[in-house]
Amino acid sequence: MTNLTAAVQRRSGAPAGVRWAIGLIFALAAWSVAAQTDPTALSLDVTGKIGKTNDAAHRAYHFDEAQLLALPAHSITTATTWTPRSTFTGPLLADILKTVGARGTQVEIHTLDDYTYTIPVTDCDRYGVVVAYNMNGRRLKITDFGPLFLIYPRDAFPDELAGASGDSKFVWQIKALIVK
Ligand SMILES: Nc1nc2c(c(=O)[nH]1)N[C@H]1C(S)=C(S)[C@@H](COP(=O)(O)O)O[C@H]1N2
Ligand SMILES: [Mo]
Repeated sequence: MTNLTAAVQRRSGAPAGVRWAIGLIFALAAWSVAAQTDPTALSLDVTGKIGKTNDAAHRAYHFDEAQLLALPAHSITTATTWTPRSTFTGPLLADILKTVGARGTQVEIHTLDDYTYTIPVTDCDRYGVVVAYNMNGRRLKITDFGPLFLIYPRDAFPDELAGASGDSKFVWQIKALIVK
């Protein structure tokens, strides 16, 4: 043992073996916290007709929470059939499609509750569609339309977006997009 380690050991009082064991326990605790995936964390998988992938084996572009939050945030203030007039915030669907180099004309949306709906890419330009993670500044919970909710400016286009046909575009619990 070097003079230095002996000095450290005398100072801390505990034998080296005990200190090593305590260190190991802390390291394991930190590792187990980090290894658990947070079910409420944002994520989105995009596949289909895309020009860029970050998961080449699955020909997919996978957005994790940090990547979704890094996209410019846009807001739409509107009522929906299920929510009073509120401000919804998240990236533009257009920016998501741009990031993955989307080449298709349709986007098939898949959800955690296995609802599927297809919208035309032209909706992006016409309505500035937002993939919202926030409602009035708070994260959308899975039980409350989260983690991602497709929002159209319904109040600004009542003739086109209010009513049953418009409602089907408001897809919640989004987990994946397939560009067609
Ligand atoms: N995730 C998810 N979003 C969804 C649905 C759904 O079942 N799951 N239904 C869609 C359809 S077809 C319509 S008309 C509206 C209506 O939903 P509700 O009548 O079940 O409230 O939500 C749309 N968004
Ligand atoms: Mo519907």
